Amino acid sequence: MISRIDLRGDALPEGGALRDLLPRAEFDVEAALEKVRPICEDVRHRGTAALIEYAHRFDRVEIEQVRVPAEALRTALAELDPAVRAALEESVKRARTVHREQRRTDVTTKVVPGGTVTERWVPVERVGLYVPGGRSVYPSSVVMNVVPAQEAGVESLAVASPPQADFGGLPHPTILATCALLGVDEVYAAGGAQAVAMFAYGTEDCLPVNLVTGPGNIYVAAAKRLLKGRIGIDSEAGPTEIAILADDTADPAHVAADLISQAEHDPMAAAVLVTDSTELAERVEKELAPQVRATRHIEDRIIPALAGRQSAIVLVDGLDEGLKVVDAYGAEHLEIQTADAAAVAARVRNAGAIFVGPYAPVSLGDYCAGSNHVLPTGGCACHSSGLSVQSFLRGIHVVDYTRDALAEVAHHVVTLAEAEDLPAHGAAIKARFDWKVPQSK
Ligand code: HSO
Ligand code: ZN
Repeated sequence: MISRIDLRGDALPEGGALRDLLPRAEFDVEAALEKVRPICEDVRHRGTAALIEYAHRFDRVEIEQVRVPAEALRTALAELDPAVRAALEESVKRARTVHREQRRTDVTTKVVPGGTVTERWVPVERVGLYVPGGRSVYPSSVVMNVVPAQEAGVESLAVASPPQADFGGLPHPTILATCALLGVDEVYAAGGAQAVAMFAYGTEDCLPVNLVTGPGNIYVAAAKRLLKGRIGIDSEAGPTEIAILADDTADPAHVAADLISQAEHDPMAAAVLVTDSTELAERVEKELAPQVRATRHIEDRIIPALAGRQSAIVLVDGLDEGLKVVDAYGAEHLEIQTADAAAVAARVRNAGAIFVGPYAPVSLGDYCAGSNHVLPTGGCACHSSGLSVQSFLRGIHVVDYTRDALAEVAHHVVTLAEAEDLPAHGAAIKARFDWKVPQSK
């Protein structure tokens, strides 16, 4: 059900060459760009009318309005299963506890007497959160996007999620209920690239936003790439990934369960086990079949995900090699199931989130650890972070110098300006000190 890659024996290649030996899903955002370009242009010019047409074409549902009425949000919350509500409340509570601590304080540095630079942290004014529908209705993702935005102090928050034919053209009721639970009252029934365009350009109903966050399919990712610049984006989330670094102390039943847990998301999802124990590899392989048989989403997601070329059991000579492999891979989620797991985890450099030891499975992080589950995929963990309060803040440098402080450094500024052939830069300094401005030649 899952292939093996044997990297034992020879020394591992470095960096990019090692990455090329590792499995990874194809996620060709580039190819989707041409498809989404006309859709985004159409929303830009025709606004709500275009969104209503795309609901018909892509979501196969007739809608009359895109903005979800307040009444529908209230009803959804009132009708939410009490056990789900209690679980969501716990998830929100823990996420708030963690994200609140991430808030930044302004830092003022006295560079010289009379000269200071302050880094002032200011929340983004207006944010659009995209919440997928269809196969993946994840109220937990609403929590993971909304909580850090709120803790950052974002004042204006709108959510978009595809209209669902089964629910009268509204987004899924659990999504609506979660928005209501979190105090988000601006919700739109819009999905795919068209929802991102609505946020970027604004429509009759929806004011344009500054930043769009949230996962989505390849068209959502393409629209984010296309409109980036006009809007900020979090990341272009690709199919989910789990990597597990394990030795012979790991429980094969747990390892198999965790691999399957993320394979359950998507036929393109990646599950990668890196181990120096052939015995563990064999026992995990044996565990997979019965565990897969015992769950749902078998044929449509789990088997294609595990059997796909994006998933594998990677055999290595030892833990050091295993660490090299997981660093080269840069997994969205990395579990460490080894002896002395915390010490091993401390040596990892590239991962979206690290789950340490036998009692921190990815599923915990997906819902109730307090950590964020919107994480970099596709190897982007080597340069990007998951969603946090920081994602919703900008650091503004505030420069405050007195006359004396400027005078002290003025000659250096003028020299550097001359060296860059930018005499007007120097002149802006000289003008303040009755310095002679250079004459034009
Ligand atoms: N593992 C997914 C998030 C998720 N899991 C939502 C369950 N619901 C990507 O981090
Ligand atoms: Zn998950």
